[in-house]
Amino acid sequence: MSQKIIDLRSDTVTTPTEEMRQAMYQAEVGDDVFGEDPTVNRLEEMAAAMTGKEAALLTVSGTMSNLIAVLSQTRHGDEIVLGSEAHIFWNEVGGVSALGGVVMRTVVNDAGGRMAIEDITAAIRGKNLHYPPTTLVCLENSHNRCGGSVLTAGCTDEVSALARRHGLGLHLDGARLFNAAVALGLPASTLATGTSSVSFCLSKGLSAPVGSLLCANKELINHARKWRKMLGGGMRQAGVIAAAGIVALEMMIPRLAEDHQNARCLALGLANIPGVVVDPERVQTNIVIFEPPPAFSASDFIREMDCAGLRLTYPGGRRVRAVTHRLISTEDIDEALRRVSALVK
Ligand code: TLP
Repeated sequence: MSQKIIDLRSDTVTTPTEEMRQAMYQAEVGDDVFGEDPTVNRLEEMAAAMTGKEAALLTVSGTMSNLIAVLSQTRHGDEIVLGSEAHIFWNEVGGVSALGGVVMRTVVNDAGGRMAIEDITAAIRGKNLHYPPTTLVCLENSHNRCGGSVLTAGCTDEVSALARRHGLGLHLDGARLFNAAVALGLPASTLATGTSSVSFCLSKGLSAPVGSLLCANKELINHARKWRKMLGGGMRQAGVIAAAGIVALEMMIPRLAEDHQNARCLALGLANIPGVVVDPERVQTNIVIFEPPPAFSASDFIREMDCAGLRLTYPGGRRVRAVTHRLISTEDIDEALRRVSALVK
């Protein structure tokens, strides 16, 4: 009998729910490049309201939202300040540099995904003929490579006050903003206060098939719309996609707490397996980063687990990443732990 594959590679593997498929089938659509898709317009209004911004723009991915956010708030040759573990820095193909001519200046992220205020301050360039101008700071919440850790509203406020003092924009990569909001018991808008732009994804824990929203003031979103068009991201009857996104925002947010609970159980179970290094107390949302026992390199461990029907990813070094999501049950977590124990023995 073939065993069930337990896929913990990412919450991006979630498939649309029955309600989303129905909504997509029935979606009222129009040409969104003319601003005439009522379903897209509704999704963008919802996204803006939920993040406390004036307007929003539907894009195809988190990568595109982040790229457009940076392009809309910088000029060719500017410098942006972001965390050493930022997704924009590691996982977005260097798009802001390749396409925007923007230099990325990194500041150390601590284990909680934070950057020290003194470090950000030191990274902001003074006015000098030789320097590229610093124009934007970027934060990430929840923080992917820092184990899904969450930034408190206070933490973001401090950075936003600093950015304001220096006349800089502040972009929040909130690909998993609603995971952070659920973990902290706060509205997403509170976590986006003081930012000049915020992006979030529909296609991760919220289970929609595709899409991300960039939210900001009207002027910035008008500018962003132009960048999206230039990047080839102007979509036509995109209401088919937006319909699933509306269901995601209406129905899928509270259940993220289950994913967080499962991630915590996974981390607690892993901590009991000899040689595995993990701190369950640091698991705040749906991401667990751990080290396999010393006998395995991270890539060997992932390969062996893959053969045992447990899928994981490799963020680098000795680290292994597991992400919980809607298609993973408590029983799957127990079974995943049994499979890890069996390999380690
Ligand atoms: N992250 C993916 C991979 O790229 C690593 C994942 O599986 O976690 N910001 C953050 C914080 C992200 O984690 C991601 C996706 C993105 C942006 C980009 O979103 P997409 O994949 O929609 O371009």
